[in-house]
Amino acid sequence: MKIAFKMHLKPGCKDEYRKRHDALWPELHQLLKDNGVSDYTIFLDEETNILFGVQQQSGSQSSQDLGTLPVVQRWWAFMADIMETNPDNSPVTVPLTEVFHME
Ligand code: RM4
Repeated sequence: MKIAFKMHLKPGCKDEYRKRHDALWPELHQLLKDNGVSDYTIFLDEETNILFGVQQQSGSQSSQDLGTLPVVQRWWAFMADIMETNPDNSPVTVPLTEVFHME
């Protein structure tokens, strides 16, 4: 199923955010796929610095539910300086509600 969520980028960090994601760690990419996450895109609302993640989830977990895995914990710590995070470095994540879908 397709799921979406929002996160928050710190102001002025768009280029750095994109740069880091262009160089997404291969082990994180593989781990996301292994856990059923695919077709994953993140958009930025430059007006509000809100990040909108959308992804296909074939299992019971989204990318945001994988925080027990060390690679994800390392990635979240790596990204924490440019994102709004919880005390455990996980990005503050708000699930979004699907209100329309068209094939
Ligand atoms: C995001 C955030 C998400 C992660 C993606 C790859 O900035 O850290 O949790 O799934 O990167």
